[in-house]
Amino acid sequence: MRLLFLLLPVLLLAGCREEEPGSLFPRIDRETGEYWFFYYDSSASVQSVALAGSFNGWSATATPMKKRTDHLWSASIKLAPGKREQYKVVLNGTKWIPDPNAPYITMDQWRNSVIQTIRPDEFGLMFSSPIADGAAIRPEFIRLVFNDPKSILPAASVVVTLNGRPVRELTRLADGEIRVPVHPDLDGEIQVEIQIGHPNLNWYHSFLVFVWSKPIDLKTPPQNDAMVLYEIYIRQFADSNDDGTGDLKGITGKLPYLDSLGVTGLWLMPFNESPRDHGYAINDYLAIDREYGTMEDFRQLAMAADERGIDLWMDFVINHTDTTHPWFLDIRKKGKESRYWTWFQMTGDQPLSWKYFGMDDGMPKLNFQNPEVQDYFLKMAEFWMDPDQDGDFSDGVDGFRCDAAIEVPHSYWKRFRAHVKKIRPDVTILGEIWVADQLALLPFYDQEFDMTFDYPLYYTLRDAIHEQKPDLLMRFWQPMRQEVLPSGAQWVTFTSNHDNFRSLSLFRENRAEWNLAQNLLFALPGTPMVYYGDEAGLTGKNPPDTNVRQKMVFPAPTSDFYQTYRSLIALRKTFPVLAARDYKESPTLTFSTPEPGLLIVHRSDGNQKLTGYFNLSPAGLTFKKPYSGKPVTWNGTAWTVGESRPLTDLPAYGVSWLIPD
Ligand SMILES: [Ca+2]
Ligand SMILES: [Ca+2]
Ligand SMILES: [Ca+2]
Ligand SMILES: [Ca+2]
Repeated sequence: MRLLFLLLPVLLLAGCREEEPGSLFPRIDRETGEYWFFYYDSSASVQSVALAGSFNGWSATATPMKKRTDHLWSASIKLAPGKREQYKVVLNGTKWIPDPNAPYITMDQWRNSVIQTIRPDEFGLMFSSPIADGAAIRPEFIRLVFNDPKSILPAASVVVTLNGRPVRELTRLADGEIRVPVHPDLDGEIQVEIQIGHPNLNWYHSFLVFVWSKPIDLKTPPQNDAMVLYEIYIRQFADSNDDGTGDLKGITGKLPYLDSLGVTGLWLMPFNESPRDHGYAINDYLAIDREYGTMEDFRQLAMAADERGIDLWMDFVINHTDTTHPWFLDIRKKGKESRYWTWFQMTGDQPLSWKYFGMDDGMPKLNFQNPEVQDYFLKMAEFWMDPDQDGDFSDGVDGFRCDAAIEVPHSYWKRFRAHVKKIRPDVTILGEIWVADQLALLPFYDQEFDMTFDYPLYYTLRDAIHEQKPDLLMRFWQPMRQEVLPSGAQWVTFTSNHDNFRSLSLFRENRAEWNLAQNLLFALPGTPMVYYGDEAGLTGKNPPDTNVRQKMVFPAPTSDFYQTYRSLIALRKTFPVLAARDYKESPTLTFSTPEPGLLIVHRSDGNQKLTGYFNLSPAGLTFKKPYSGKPVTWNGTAWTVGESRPLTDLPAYGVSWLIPD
């Protein structure tokens, strides 16, 4: 038995295809009680692999994985039974990724891999696919693999229900594996329940998976495709009355500046009453923070923006409040007797305890199982779409940027969408879904959000440039992006925001590298976003330090950071093909990487063609074979098209745009 187990990685590898890691889920060695972890990666750049998790204090070095073959790593570690351990795989000491074969994944922004440990002699579920809380497209079956040391399964009764319906025709394989067919009519969130009966064992387990069998028919506001979004931290942006705090009137005064930059959408960080600087803990959802101005200031800003064709999106922070919210103060006073007791996720009354957001107990989580809470925020959304309730939306918000959307139940977002779209069909619903893998975005497009922030692209773009690997971007898009998201889906692309490095710092304060990243971002489908101050070349790392959320410095129109954004925004207006939707049914985007370091992005929609040439390497490139086309160049105010000529080289991190011959 032991010998066989040691051979396991070798046997597994024999079954591995290049693209398919096989069954490398963590499993227990019944002889030693140690857990074995495996990681498969065919990329040559992976020099070292380690496990970091709750079992080793999240150390990236404590549990190195041993290279067993060219592409397969493994590690064994003793874990106490009966615990839920979270972990990640660390590549080359710096890149943290979820274990693609973990049995569970957390639904928070960390997307940690999870393993529920058992004793080696105990019956339990080792692995399921799709993984619990994960998402999958058109799976034929759900795989369940059990640890079955006493061979209970062959003689046991097994009942599996999907959304409460028992499934017939379970396939029982050797080695404790059961396959549950997924009927094509099953769609969306599925509750999997497993009941195992045997004279020596009564075992029950349930989990959620998200599966998509049918295409999602998602209708989204068309104006978002050509939009360029701009994120504003109101406190730091523009101060109209010189009291030291940025305000709404300040933004109104800067609309001409934003207009000449070319942006057509504004995401305002929270403006509701809050005792916190950042505003992400609200104590009055129907008021403007007094530091930022008045309701009239808000309406004036909305109407002035509307006249310029600039959409206004509000930060919709409904997952949690601040502990100074009157609802929570009422609980502090009356305890369980408070009518708001069930509005929050209270966990005890002596002493008072509650579930909260992140690591901040000053941000108590609201209870969206409570219909009163649900209704309150439908009303609140109604209010901000049209503050004077006269049926004219020009004085209200055009969209909601939904904070921590991953923590609010899917069922609520579906109800929210149905409600606000009935009132205003072209209102935009944007979700902050902070995940690294794009499959995890899919559940949020099932009649919930029009758009999500493209964190998966953010990470991929960064890695492609840092590691000089154009193929990372190519694989990200084809077939993955085109396959995963429904054809109506929209997304916001970005290289910075108030929670991450400033863009220039992300690209190592190297102007050429930063310029390359912005050009690439604007070459791809999606709604690009500029974080206030990035157009002034501001730097900053490690939010929430003030250096990422510092005072705005308005740049001279001639500054090269400003010119980069102004020209790229103008490029998307001159070449609408760059903003075209790209899906499997109607592809507008093709990539190629004919030589190391070079990425060619070709956009074409039947009306227009534009090709971008990007040098992802820190050295100049002279092409083996020149590319021919009409050069498209920025003269400081407009894009001009020159006579056809060959493109023979690019400087370090250089970019060229051509209309191909
Ligand atoms: Ca002020
Ligand atoms: Ca305040
Ligand atoms: Ca508007
Ligand atoms: Ca109105």
